[in-house]
Amino acid sequence: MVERFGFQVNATDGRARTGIISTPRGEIRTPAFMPVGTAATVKAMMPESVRATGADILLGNTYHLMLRPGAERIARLGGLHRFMNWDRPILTDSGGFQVMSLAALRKLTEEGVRFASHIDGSKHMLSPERSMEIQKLLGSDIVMCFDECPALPATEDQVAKSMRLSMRWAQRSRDAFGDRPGHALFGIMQGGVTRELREESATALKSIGFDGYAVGGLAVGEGQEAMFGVLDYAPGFLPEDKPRYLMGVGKPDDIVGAVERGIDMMDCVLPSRSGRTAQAWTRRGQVNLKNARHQDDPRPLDENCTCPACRNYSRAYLHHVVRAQEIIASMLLTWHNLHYYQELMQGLRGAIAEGRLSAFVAGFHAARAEGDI
Ligand code: PRF
Ligand code: ZN
Repeated sequence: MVERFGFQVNATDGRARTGIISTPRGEIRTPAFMPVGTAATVKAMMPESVRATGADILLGNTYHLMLRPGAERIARLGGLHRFMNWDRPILTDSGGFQVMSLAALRKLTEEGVRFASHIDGSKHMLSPERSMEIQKLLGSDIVMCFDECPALPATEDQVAKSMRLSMRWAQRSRDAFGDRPGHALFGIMQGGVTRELREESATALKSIGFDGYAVGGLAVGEGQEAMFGVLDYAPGFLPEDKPRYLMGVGKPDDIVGAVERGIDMMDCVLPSRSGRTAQAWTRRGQVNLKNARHQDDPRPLDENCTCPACRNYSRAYLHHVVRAQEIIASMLLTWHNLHYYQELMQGLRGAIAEGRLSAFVAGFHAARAEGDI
C-alpha cells in the first residue's frame, strides 16, 4: 500500500487516458465513476454492495455532513470512513456548490458564504478555511477547493468575476490545506463556456499547484453540445500528469463524450437517484419500470447484465415492487444502475488500454439506437 497520493497514466487513445490513482486507502482505476454518498450513505445500498458494483471511490458532501450529523461529531466517531463503513477512498465536495443550490438566505462575500440550513433554518458559514477544516475532520482522501459555481443565466462579466473569486479562494484553500501526505487537494477550474476565462482559470490553478484538477461550472443547464464544446479545449489547459475530474456529470452519453475528451473522473447522482424513481439505465438506453408494458414480462431487465436485479428477478417483479412502492424497488434498481455505470467505465478503460475506443463508442451508440427490447 502506498503512503502518498499519486497518478499514473497507463495508456492513451486519442485524447482519452486510462490509468491508476494511488492512495493509502487503495487504487482508483481511471476513467472512474464515483457514486454519490451525500449523507454518509449511497442511498438504498450497503457499502459492500456499492463495492460489488465495481466502485473504487465514493463522493461525500461537506454541506450535508456539516449540517447533519456535524463534522466534529463524525471526527469524534473516528472519521467518515469508519462512520459509514467504507474503507476505500472518499472524495468530498467543498460545499459552495450545494449551498448555492440548496440553502436559503445566502450571502456571498470575499470571506465566504453565509446561509441558512435547508433542514432546520439554522445559520452557518462556509469559507475556504472552514471547508478545508471540515473535509479534514471527515478524513476525506481527496479534498476539493472551495469555489463558486455561478448559476445560469449569467453574463460573461459575472462569470469572469465569479471565476476570479474562485481562484482567490483556491489559493486560500491551498494555504489552509497545508501539507498532508496521503491526502490530495484538487483545484476547480471555472469560467463558464468562455475559452479565455477557462484558460485564465487553468493558468491560475497551475501556478498554485494541485494534486488534481476539476472542471467545474459545467452540466449546469448549458446543454451537452456546449459542454462538449468546452471539453474540446479545457482539459488541454490542465497538466497531463494529474487527474482531471468533471464535476456532476452525467448521463451515460455525457460520460462517454467526456472520457473521449480526456476526463479521468466523474460523479453524478443520476444512477442512484433514478434507481429510486423507477428509471433504469441499460446498454439500450433508459427503461421506465413503472410502465404497464412490463407487468407480464418474465424476462430480466437486461439479459446480459450480471447484477442481482437482472440475474434473479423479472421485469414483471421489478414493475410490481415499483408500483407497490416497496423498498426493494429502490435497492434493486440502484444496484442495477450503479452496476451498469461501472461496467461502462470498465468497458471504456479496456477499450482505451487496447486502442479501440472509437469502435467501443460506435458500439455504445449503436446499442442505444436500437432501443429497449
Ligand atoms: N463546483 C463544485 N462542485 C460541483 C460543481 C462545481 O462547479 C458542479 C458543476 N457541475 C457540480 N458539483 N465545488
Ligand atoms: Zn442489471
